[in-house]
Amino acid sequence: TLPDLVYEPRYKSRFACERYSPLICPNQDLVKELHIIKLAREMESEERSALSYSRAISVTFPEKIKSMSQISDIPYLGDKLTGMIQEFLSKSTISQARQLSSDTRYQTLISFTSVYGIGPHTARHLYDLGLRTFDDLSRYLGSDDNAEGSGGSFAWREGLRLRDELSVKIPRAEVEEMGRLVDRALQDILPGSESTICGGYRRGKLESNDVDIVFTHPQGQGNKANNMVARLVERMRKDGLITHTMRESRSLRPATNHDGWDTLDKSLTIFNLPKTSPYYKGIHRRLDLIYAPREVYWTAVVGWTGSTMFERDLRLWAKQKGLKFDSSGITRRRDTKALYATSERDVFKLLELEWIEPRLRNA
Ligand code: TTP
Ligand code: MN
Ligand code: MN
Ligand code: MN
Repeated sequence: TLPDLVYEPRYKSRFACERYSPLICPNQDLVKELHIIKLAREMESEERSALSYSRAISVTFPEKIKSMSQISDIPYLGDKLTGMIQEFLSKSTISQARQLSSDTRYQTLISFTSVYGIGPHTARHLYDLGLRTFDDLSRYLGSDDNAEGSGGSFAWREGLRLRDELSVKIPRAEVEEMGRLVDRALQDILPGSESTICGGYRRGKLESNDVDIVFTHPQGQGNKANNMVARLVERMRKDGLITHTMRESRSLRPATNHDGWDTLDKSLTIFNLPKTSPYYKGIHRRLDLIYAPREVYWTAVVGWTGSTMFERDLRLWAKQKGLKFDSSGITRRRDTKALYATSERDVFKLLELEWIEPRLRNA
């Protein structure tokens, strides 16, 4: 059953950050079909098309759809999507989704991108070389003629080696254990630090693909922000908790939005529980560590809680209010004045947005 909030008229809002989005919606089967088509568009880097499917999927219609008239005023339903939903209502499947799921190219690109470090672009390149299986990828990496060389392929060499482990989902109790171990390391090197487990875990997902932890330190303001992530990672490496650093980004000054998300210091790592932990299963996990200066901590927590669609629309919403939002801060566009939030609710208030619980941000 859905929370009463979902039935609120705002479920028709064009902004995901105004809608209540629980984890499970009444039209899960329809969403599954559309999701396949969305993934196919992502695999081909057809971003605009992928986005229109993502948007349609992200709307939680509060009951099972039985006729088209029910959804006539739902945003983001163009001719193509309307046709597909019509088809779904009569056949319980969408032919394009059925075709795709048995398509070799689709299946191969999906499996290649399941390797940490391989995105759609690389996946297509590998497919075009004639590679089809993980064994093909391993052989290709081992051969001398791979164009990636040791540099380019390093990002996914380990991803491939650890693929089976990294594809095992992380239950909540283990996420919490990882959170405790990160916080312990943090308190050791930076006493008084604060950390929050964000991402899907915070939105109530029972199993996560990775763990996203945002942390701050009372003295970490402005330029003093430097090196916090590196120090934490170094400490956890020494303790045997972190085995790999897959990608690091230092916030540069002047700040540049290099990964398109935010300018925060972060390290995307691979984590390993100690054998002494009651949750130890010998499985490597992905762990994202993000440092936020004290004054933008709550913005970072909102920014890293997601979902991706919720975040996308937060940025659009802010723009429409004359503000700029990302995980690294809120600024007023007209004079670039920074606005600091003192709590998570305060972030919503500054954005002139009604409060939405993390568990209802699964747009
Ligand atoms: P993810 O960890 O990719 O996704 P998730 O936690 O929602 O689900 P799962 O891990 O179980 O697959 O991203 C978490 C949030 O962080 C996402 O909603 C958007 C944000 N984010 C950034 O701000 N910057 C980034 O570089 C990435 C990858 C995500
Ligand atoms: Mn996550
Ligand atoms: Mn993810
Ligand atoms: Mn993550």
